[in-house]
Parts: sequence; structure tokens; C-alpha cells
Amino acid sequence: MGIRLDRITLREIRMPLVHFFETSFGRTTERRIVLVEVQNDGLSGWGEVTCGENPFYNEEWTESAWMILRDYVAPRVLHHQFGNASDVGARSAHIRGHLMARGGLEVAVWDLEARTLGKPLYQHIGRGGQGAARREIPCGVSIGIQDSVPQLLQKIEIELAAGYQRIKMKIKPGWDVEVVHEVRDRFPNILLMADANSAYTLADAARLKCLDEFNLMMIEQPLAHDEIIDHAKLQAQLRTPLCLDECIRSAHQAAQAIAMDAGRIINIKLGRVGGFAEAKRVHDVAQAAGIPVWCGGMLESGIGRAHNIALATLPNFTLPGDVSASKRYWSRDIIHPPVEVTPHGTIAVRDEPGFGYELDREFLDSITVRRESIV
Ligand code: OSB
Ligand code: MG
Repeated sequence: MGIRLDRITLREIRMPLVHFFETSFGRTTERRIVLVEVQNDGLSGWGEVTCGENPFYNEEWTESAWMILRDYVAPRVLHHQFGNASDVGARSAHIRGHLMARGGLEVAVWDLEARTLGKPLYQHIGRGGQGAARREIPCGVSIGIQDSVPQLLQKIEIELAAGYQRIKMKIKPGWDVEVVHEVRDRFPNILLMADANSAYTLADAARLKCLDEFNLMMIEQPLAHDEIIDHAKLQAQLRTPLCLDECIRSAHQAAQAIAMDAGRIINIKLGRVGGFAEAKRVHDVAQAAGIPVWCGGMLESGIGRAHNIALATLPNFTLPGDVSASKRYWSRDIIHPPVEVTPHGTIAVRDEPGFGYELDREFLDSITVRRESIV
């Protein structure tokens, strides 16, 4: 059918988190999120840029995303005749990196295309491929570094009572083996994993090996954000599977990492790989190699959350992801209804066109701090 964009609108919204979220690279209390609206023939598609407020998870942040989209991506994609949404990424492939900024626009075009076809996004991304494998996605939670161990234990207890299927805890040097030990003692049978967000080096292999004792599902991204080879060296020393997050930005890197046995599970984040087209390719490469994947999160507002839900319906998303209820993050979300989790720790996929939720426009406008349209 072809697709053309006649207007792109960037917005920055501010959303305070219900609880601070702390990783090995820092604490976040308020999100500054760039949203991308793409328009054609009176219809709109929406996307969310998933970078942080600072260039600490990867090189991108709110401000860089705004500039890349406004000055480099928008002029390339506006009024261009695309065959379909999966061609959008290539139009900005001359830009080095900045996959989250580019991905925020790419996913908006997928949403627009799905709405143009009157289809839900999850069916649209599965089109021509294997289609959706599930109508309910299994959910876990990611729990940040806390001020004390009792506080962490209490948080875990609350999330388990809500039905979540697995617990991910953040670790860093000084908050690792002893804390995991206490969690495991208190909750001997839960699905538990740890995410280090690149806080260690190979010199810490002996310390990381101590984690083998606690029957973790996986250890996520212990080593540098851009390091695959050292992860392979570490995996050779550990019984616990490694899961790669930061260092997988493309299907090519996923294939290389898998070939080297640098990890046995992959966390797929839409923004980190530049959108749906590449996320699907990562999914396919992993599936062909027998490597399970799950959908990661970046403290998204309802728009990014809804896109993640669609992604997690693909067949190889067999492990619970970090996609959880809106109310864990926001006192009020920008979508209606908010994302909710069933008592058995799943999210039911919705059948409305596009990403499947209504935008709360009044609220969205009230938290918008800047807006710019490019035509
Ligand atoms: O590494 O998965 C990560 C949040 C911000 C940056 C990186 C990560 C995370 C999370 C939170 O773990 C996932 C979520 O609940 O959105
Ligand atoms: Mg991670």
C-alpha cells in the first residue's frame, strides 16, 4: 500500500516515578520522555523514544534524541515514499548509533501503518512472519537497588503477591552476592535473576561465580555495554546463563554473540535495536539458534509499554519480560485504560487498532513541556 509521512511532531513529557529506580549507573526519580507522532491523511501513529535522561545506559539521552530526530531523521523520512514500515529504519541508517531516537520514529510508523489497515499492532508486526503466538504475555518485574535489604525483601513480597512470575533484582559491586543470598534464603523457589548493567569486568569473574550458588535464571549484562568477547570468556566460567542486554544492538551482533556462546538468553528492547524491524530480526536469529528471548523495559510511559506488549506476542518471547503494570511506575499513565496485570502475572493483549489503548490527550497536554512539528 505504501506509506508517506506529512507531519512529524516531537513532544517532551515529564513524568515523576512513583518510586525512584536505581541501577548500577544511577537513580532516576523523574522521566523526561520524547514522544513521536507521525501523521498521514489525518491518521496518527505514536512512538516513544526509550533513552534515559542521561547518557549512562548507552550514549543517548533525552536531549540528543530530540536533536537527532529534528535535525537528521525527520528531514530524511518526511514526504518520502516508503513501501512499508519495515523500510523506515534504512532511511536513517547513515546515522551512527542513536538507535533509540531512530527507533522512536520507526515504531510510530508501524503504529500508523497498523491503524491505516485497521489492525492491532501485534497482528501487524506478525504479518508475513509467524504471527502472534500468545494473547497473554507472561510478566516479571525489575526491582532497583534499594536503600536497605529489608526494603528490597518487602518490595519483592509485594510483587509476588500481585502475581508477577519472576523477579529481577539490580546488582552492582557492594550490592551483589550477599544481597542475592538473602533474597534466595527468604524466597527459595521463585524465578529470580540479577541485572548488573555493565558494572563489572572480567577481573570480577570469581565474585560473579559466587552467584552460581543461587539458582538464578540468568545474570544480565554483567560486563561492559559494548563487550561481547569478554561475556563469552565469562560464560565459559559460569553455570548460570548470561543474558545480553546493552551489547546487542542488531541481529548481526546477536548472531555473533550466539556463535561465541557469549550469552544463552537475549533481552530484546525495541529502542536499543532501532525499532520493530530489527527487533523481529533479532528474535528470528535467536529462535533459529534455540536461544530464548524476553522483552526488556526502559521505564516506558503507556505508549512504549503498549509497543512492548505487541512485541512480546512473537513466538520466541518465551520467558517473562520486564513489561509490567502502569501503576508500578505512574500515578497516572498517558493511556486509557492503564496497563494492568492479571492475578497470574500476565498482560492480556488488546484488539483495538494500532497499539491498542486510547491516549489521554488532556493529561498528555498537561505534562508536555515542549512540542515541535516538522512538516
Ligand atoms: O537494564 O533492563 C535494564 C531500566 C532502565 C535502564 C535499563 C534497564 C531498566 C530496567 C527497568 O531494568 C525495566 C522496566 O521496568 O521498565
Ligand atoms: Mg538490563
